[in-house]
Amino acid sequence: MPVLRFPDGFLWGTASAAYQIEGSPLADGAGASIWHEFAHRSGTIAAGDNGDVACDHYRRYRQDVALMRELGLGAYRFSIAWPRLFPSGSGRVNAAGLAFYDRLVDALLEAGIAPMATLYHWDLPQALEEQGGWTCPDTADRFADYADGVFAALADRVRLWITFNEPCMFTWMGYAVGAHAPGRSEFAQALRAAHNVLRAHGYAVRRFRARRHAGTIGITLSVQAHVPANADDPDDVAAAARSRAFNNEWFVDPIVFGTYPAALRDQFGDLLPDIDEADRALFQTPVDFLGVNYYTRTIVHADPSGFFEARACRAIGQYTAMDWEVYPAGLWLVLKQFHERYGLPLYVTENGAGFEDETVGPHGRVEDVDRLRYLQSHLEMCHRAIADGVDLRGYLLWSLMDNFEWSFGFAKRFGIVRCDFQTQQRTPKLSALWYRRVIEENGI
Ligand code: GCO
Repeated sequence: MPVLRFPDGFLWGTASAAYQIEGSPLADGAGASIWHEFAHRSGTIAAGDNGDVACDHYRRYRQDVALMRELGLGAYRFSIAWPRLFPSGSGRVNAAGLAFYDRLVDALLEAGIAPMATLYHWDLPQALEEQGGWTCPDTADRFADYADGVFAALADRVRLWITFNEPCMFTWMGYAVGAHAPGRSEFAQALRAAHNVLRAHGYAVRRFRARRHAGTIGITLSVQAHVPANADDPDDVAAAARSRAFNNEWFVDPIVFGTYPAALRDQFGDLLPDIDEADRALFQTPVDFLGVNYYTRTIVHADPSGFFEARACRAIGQYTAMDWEVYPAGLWLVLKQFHERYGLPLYVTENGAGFEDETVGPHGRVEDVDRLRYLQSHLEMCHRAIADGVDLRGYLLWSLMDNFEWSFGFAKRFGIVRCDFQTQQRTPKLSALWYRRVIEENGI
């Protein structure tokens, strides 16, 4: 019997994303995405990896759904690749591309698994990028048309919708830093891109509401716990708050309050687009929940020369293969912060750990004890947050299987199921067997 039981109906699942697992990026009439283009540029991805095959999920999805069923998943969070449905970003729906998701949804439902669909997990049609991408206001309108097309085809069976995955990550890394697709380093343009993403989010939610679809819709944020290096130093405390505003609150404040966090206006000045009355109403189109992707914390020092007058520093602790500190209490902290600041139902839409997975047991199974301990300790914090009154409705573990970890390629493994990228063999790790038990018992 579990000591820490979760509420009846708590949703247990795993999360993934189209470009990271599907492969076959141009199959059946699909258009290129910015990640297909970016990954095929020399020097962008470790070891020259790309998503041409990945986990071959586009062809092996039935096998993967059967695996999910064996693990007893209650939900499966996946993303829909816009360029499969609209190869050039708009126009007529590519029926063959849509058919894949239609079949996937039916297979999930037949297996008793609730689909949770993310409309955008970073794979913008390359054709739209060539017209300006997210820095072009029209892209928000194209997104709304894409979302409408998806709702029309799948909203009769999909009841959980996420408009965007981690808008801060893909706008900042893609348009300011350049380390993600489309690989642009145009600071001010990143702020414009973010503004257009917020408009796109509002348009999609309005289309969803207008069609009176059953189900719920929200947005997923990359969220870190920002902890002052010295909690007794008001400068460190203020620096942590500024870092939190940029990383966690940039996109949610406009959706909930209709304003950007003050720290962004202070940092970016007039480069930050104004939110006029029309935008404010659009951004604030009500959502039903927020998705929280949590992996680690950031310890923050005040530093006048740093970005947002802050500097991150390291702690003594355990680090994953991504060099991210294992800090479970941070999940409890951010769930509490989001609950108290926004007052919306929450899902943990990603949580997990990349480890080297070197230990293989006598039966050939990866004995990923580090990952199991990571997951267990973070679930303990989810349970504590619920006990503290947080309306946490589910946990989607990142990830079902090892997959394409963006600029790291296939070198970083997050799966509870090992994927052999040469043979495409799936082998449940120790953590998968453990997670199956957690789901069976609805607790740890
Ligand atoms: C992200 C993405 C996932 C990553 C995962 C591990 O948060 O960056 O949503 O696609 O693969 O978070 O880094």
